[in-house]
Amino acid sequence: MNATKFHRTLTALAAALFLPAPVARATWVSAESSNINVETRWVLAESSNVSVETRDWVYLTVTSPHGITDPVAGQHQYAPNATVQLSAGDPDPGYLFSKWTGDANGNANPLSVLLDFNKTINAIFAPDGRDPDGDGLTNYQELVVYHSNPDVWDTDGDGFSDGYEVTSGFIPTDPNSSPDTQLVIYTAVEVRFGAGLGKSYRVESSMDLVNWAPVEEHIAGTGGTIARLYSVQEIPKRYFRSVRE
Ligand SMILES: [Ca+2]
Ligand SMILES: [Ca+2]
Repeated sequence: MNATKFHRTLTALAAALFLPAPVARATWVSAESSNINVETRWVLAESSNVSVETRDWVYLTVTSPHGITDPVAGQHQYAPNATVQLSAGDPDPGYLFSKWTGDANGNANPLSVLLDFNKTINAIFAPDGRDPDGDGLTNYQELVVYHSNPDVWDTDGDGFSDGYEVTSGFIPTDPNSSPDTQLVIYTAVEVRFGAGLGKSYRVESSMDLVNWAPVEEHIAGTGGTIARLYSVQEIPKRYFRSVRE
């Protein structure tokens, strides 16, 4: 015999013997009314004596993916129209508290929240863009991406800044990974021209033999040959000429 059938049997037996009906078990019923969750608790003590207890709640849901808040991230239950002080605390390394979004805005900290309806508020901790050691990497890049020291210009002590190592393809936390191991050879052009003593010259270059731009100016003549080397990495094909100023 299951519990329900047993209860019915007891009730029928009690009625037959003119005894009070057995006490039923308490039952919880939840419902939702508009935007406020209503939780109603029904307690059946006796068949002739029913009491009802009703409670209303509002919920504050907090998200905070890169820092700590108080109350902490999650869902919290309050009485309707309660005012809650929501504060942003310690950020994760490399982040800074920025603002509130969702059912709040601005960056007041702490933030006073009136819970006149269920609210979701997001604490936005943004990447810390400061660079206190001046090495060209932000605190976020140092702490989260490259794991270098945000307060030390040259974390691995190899004589190159953390930022220079990153931009040149080396590891800023490994002294064995250093830009001074890098040697690159490029070709250049050598320009030679006769330059009279006491005269001044400039060297110009052109892509089309029509438009000329100065490459070097105020070259003092020596009464002999002047020789100059010019890189051709950025403009590999161009013409050169020397001009007396
Ligand atoms: Ca830095
Ligand atoms: Ca270094």
